[in-house]
Amino acid sequence: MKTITRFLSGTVLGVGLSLASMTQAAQEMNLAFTPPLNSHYGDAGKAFADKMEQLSGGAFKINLKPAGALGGERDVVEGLQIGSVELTITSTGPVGSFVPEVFTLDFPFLFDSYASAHQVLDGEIGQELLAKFEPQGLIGLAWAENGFRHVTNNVHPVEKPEDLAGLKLRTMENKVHIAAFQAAGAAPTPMSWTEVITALQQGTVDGQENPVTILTANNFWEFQKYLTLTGHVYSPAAVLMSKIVWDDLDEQQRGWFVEAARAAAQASRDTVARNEKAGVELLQQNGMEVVTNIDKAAFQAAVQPAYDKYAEEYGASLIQRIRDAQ
Ligand code: EAX
Repeated sequence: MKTITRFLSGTVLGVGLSLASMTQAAQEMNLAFTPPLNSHYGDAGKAFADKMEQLSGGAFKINLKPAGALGGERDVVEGLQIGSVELTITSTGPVGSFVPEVFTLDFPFLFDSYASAHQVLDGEIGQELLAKFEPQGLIGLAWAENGFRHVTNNVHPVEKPEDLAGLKLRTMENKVHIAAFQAAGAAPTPMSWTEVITALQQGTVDGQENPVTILTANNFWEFQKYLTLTGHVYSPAAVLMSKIVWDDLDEQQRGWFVEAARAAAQASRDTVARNEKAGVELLQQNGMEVVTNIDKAAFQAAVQPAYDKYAEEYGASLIQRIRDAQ
């Protein structure tokens, strides 16, 4: 009789535990980004959430917060530092203000191609830079991708650097980019992405610069006439976690988040690769005039003063290492 009682009580206990674990509330985390859900960041966010669901068996639930729902990129990174936001995928634009070494990644004409950018970011240099985040209360999980940035405006086609003269161009809150467009004769206006479309629609600024996938994800043909494929900066995106959140995780859980971030990074790169050419055609089909073959050397010469101004401050040796690693 005892045996059957023990068996039944064990079974009841077992069922109870499994029910408890099944019903244990998932730990929910927000993952914020500024582009729409239908974008390379959205695809990255979905890949992150799916991988976490798979690895954690539902113990962690990632809630995507697209389109600047939790604020601009700088605001969200500040949110990670105080733990009000758990995760973000952010362009490096404003990140240099938190981790100065990251400014080196935003130097114009530093990366030769997508492949060489991936090689650097996934190699020793990229991993070294991710490790620089922790002292700032941020955990650099992986390098995702925003893409090569191009200039759009509403005034006239930009075919040579001189055509930038006087254009009020929105830039990210990034002192290297501001210096680059100042050197080229434009009137750079730094602002958070969340204000850009309104500023373009109202004519507060004449233009801006962003990768093709940002332009297509936001239907840029509705408020910008000209696109010039300058490719003047390769813009990485960083997958970051709040250190406050990270410190509460065990080793296995931390491994899950790193693996999910790498899946997100790959998803963003896959979307950019798919969209780069098709995206230009879509922008043209919807009425944008696209300047394709420009003299890149002329644009590079025009922004050289930004290098001269900031290379020493942000690591001429690291810039040289990045060049040598491509
Ligand atoms: O991260 O601010 C920008 O122009 C960024 O490229 C955009 O928010 C995607």
